[in-house]
Amino acid sequence: MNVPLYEKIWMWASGGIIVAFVATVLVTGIGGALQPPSHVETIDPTKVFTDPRFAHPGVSVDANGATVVAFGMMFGFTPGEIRVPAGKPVIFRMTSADVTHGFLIVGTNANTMLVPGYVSQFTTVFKQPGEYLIVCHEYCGLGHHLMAGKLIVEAAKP
Ligand SMILES: [Cu+2]
Repeated sequence: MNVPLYEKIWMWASGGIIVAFVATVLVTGIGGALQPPSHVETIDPTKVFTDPRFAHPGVSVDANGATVVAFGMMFGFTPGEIRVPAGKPVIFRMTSADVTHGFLIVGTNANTMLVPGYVSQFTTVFKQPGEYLIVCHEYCGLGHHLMAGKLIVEAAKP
């Protein structure tokens, strides 16, 4: 079979693009530990404040790491300042009390959507102590650009 040169080039280029896309998914998923949120857990968004899972937002720290319970709401995160230990697994459990918000800790792989009606959960480790900016990256209304928080990663105490 005689395949013209240009057709060969396009076939190889198409194959190369497919390989690049699959490699991107594998590198970010396995290498960068970026995964879509698991745990399909539902919640009534009108009852976030009284639901026992979110009635006391905050951070609880134990020997194994920390658990952050937080929610997003126009136009802020509760709690607005989160303190976690460095180098230990931190479990984030979050939801939204109104519309869809985003939760991104800039410079880390912590990134999820806060969808009303659902609980988003993920675990990550912050290796570098310091202050990180938390932003909402899903347009949620007129005050969207003001929706920010702070994460403080504290070095392990000697
Ligand atoms: Cu928002």
